[in-house]
Amino acid sequence: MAHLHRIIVGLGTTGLSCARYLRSKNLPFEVVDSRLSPPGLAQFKAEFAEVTLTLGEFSQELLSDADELLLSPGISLQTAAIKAAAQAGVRIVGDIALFSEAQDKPIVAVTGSNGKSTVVTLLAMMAREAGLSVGLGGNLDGAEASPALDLLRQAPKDIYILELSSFQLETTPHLGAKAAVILNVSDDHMDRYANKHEYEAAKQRIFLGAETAIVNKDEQASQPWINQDLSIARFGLGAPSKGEWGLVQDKGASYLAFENTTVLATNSLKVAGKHNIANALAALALGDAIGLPRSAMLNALTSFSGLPHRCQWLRRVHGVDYYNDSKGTNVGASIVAIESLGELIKGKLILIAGGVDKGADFAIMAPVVEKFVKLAILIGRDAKHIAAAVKNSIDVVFANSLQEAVTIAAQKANEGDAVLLSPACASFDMFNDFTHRGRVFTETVEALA
Ligand code: UMA
Ligand code: ADP
Repeated sequence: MAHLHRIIVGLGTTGLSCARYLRSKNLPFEVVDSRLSPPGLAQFKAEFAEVTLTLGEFSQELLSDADELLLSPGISLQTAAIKAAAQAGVRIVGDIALFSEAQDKPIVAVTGSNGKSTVVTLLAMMAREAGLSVGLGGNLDGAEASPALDLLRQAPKDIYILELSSFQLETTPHLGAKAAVILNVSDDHMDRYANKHEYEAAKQRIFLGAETAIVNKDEQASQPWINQDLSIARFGLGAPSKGEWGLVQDKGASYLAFENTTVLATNSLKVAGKHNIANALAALALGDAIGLPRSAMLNALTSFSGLPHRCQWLRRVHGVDYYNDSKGTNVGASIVAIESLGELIKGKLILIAGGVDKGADFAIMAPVVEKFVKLAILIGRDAKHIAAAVKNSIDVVFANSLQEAVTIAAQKANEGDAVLLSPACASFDMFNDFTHRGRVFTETVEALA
């Protein structure tokens, strides 16, 4: 039988994982990347010396001649050569489509603008505590993370827990998840979508073929649009109704609860903020949907102390706490970080923000900034856009580097204040990625006298 003419488009983490997967199945492929020296190049050449690789501007002719393109998430379906290939009838899918076609174990899928990594990590801890073997990956970054297809190179797992971006969902025709959730939607990636509806529509694809949809009652955008045979389970920060997870208040304390049964005081969680309570409830609802025992879920919840680069406390210097929220890469995430830390501290926040704004509207940050922040120190390409939105209510200064921003913050902070790096922007104007940005911040804070 003749093989399909497959082209992997993009040679980053995803492209490499697709190449390894296709080779493991003895399927032929070639690779293109629009960059002259893509990040996976050296690794690719070492592993796939014989495979045809074309670098530089995409050739419309080459792509339109293929049977199938395996598109990396960083490349838009609107790219001219990709659009032309689609119009020429070429099938365009991504790594997650391949993953779901290749294996039949249950998949739990989590998307949303914020909280994805926290929820999938928590759920994986819960499932492992319950004795299941877990494959954890997808969009998730970090030490334990793996692109989805690389998980299939390990021994088969009982369950796969995937963090999925809207980009990955756009190229997944049918996921067939056992349980799926859109945690929330706030503005992000507006440089890739024509409007918010288009961004939400991409996220809605997570429910295609799903068994159970987990719905966040506090987020309109969490509700499935599709009208299929889908069982629904709900959670929210209010009091739970029948079949729901929520919060119950009793004698001045707040408890995570299923229906009217309280299961854990919220002050037993090691992570702070309402958003982390929402994340815990989401993980509990997902855990229920895949039949995890409650005791295992609670053990995991009480031991989880949060992920690095997410509102991570670093140090106290001269009575000033320093927090690294480098993963605050959009406005919604930074609002949540400012609110939850602002409520926690005695003094005021000094906010370090800025970078690449991805077309965001910073005006919605102004009220929370005005309430909790005394000074914004702005860095990066789109610093001026943030300044325009907040300069009427608080002091603003610009810094040329993150190190300089930390120096200014240390000079201006009084005892009881806190310094928060929560950029509300992507990092790639000054750093490789948000982990690099978080590391530079951490090292600079550690070096403060
Ligand atoms: N690019 C080109 N030309 C190409 C291919 C890529 O210019 O031919 C550029 C893209 O425009 C983009 C960058 O290269 O700016 C990276 O794109 P990629 O598709 O090569 O990325 P990968 O290395 O494969 O990493 C992707 C996810 N990155 C993106 O979606 C941008 C990683 O999520 C994910 O961990 C990895 O797949 C494995 O699944 C990172 C991310 O930032 C953490 N995700 C975004 C987010 O969370 O907001 C969606
Ligand atoms: P994601 O993987 O979706 O980027 P993370 O779990 O890594 O989400 O959290 C990134 C940042 O988003 C956190 O540092 C925090 O500022 C914010 N955040 C986390 N959970 C939520 C939530 N449920 N709602 C809103 N913001 C959140």
